[in-house]
Amino acid sequence: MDAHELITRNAAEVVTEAEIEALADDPEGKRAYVGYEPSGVLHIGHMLTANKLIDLQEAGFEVTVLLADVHAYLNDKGSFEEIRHTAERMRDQFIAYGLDESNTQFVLGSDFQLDDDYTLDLHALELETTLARAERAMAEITSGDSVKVSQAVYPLMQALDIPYLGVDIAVGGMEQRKVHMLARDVLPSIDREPPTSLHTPLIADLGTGRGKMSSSEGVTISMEDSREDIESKVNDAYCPPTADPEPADDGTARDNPVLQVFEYHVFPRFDAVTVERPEEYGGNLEYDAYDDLEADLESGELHPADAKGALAEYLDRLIAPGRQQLAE
Ligand code: IYR
Repeated sequence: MDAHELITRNAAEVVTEAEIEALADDPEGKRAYVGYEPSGVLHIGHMLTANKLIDLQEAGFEVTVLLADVHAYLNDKGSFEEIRHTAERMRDQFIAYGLDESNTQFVLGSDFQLDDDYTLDLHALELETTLARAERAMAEITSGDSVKVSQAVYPLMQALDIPYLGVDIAVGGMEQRKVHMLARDVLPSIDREPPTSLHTPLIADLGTGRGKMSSSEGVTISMEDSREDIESKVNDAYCPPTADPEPADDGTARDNPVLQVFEYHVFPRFDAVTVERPEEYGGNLEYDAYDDLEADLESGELHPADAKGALAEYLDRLIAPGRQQLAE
């Protein structure tokens, strides 16, 4: 796979295509980053952007993981002490998950976000941004009933992180796109370049196929899950024999989360996938590309129950090193 394919595979959106092409032409020594609010334990949402960082490392990029302790604090995720402690654990879990340690720089937000220059630049961005715009940028990030001042500061700090970390590309889930668009608009006002960004798709809730999989609601997979937990969650997952299910009775759109997890989590990390089946049901199936698995599920050649069995097996392999790390 060439650099451009590695960078863009499985991305929902890149901003802009021309900027990504220029980076793909000469990726050596370029730097990409994702920021994470340290909270809870590493889950499948973190792993989706982590997979993209692994792709970028393979394409020649250097990677920064921002453990965004100040952002987590602004988003009401606990005391600063607790957040710091979680950040340390997350760092180890990211390495256990498969980020290349020799080429991943972990940075705590508070290491630079409390400096004088950063603070003054932040105030300059505050002068450039309406409250309504900041609030819109945060709509998909906070569940927020009432908007706090901290939530208006948050996206401006996220915008400012990009020049302060000296990165060439900001990576995040689709829920981060409005923050990155805000960054493109406001950073030029303090003589900084508008940043290039890449967004990963949102995966539907495993149990229902609706909305997005999240750590706070519905069914998700985390590094704390035992093999039995994974088997039971995957076994109960919504998996009609199609990649494009009908909307639910109340009109809510649905996806096939089992297929999505194969596409965005399993195939990027394994060269081939084996679905084990007893001889009497046709024997094992081998896939080296996601599309073939999807086609077999749709044609009926692959039964949802067998697809689920294989999914649980591969998710367990992905999670096992992090689970072990948590136990130590
Ligand atoms: N908004 C992210 C956390 C975050 C991301 C980046 I990129 C930053 O520079 C700072 C914070 C989240 O929702 O987890």
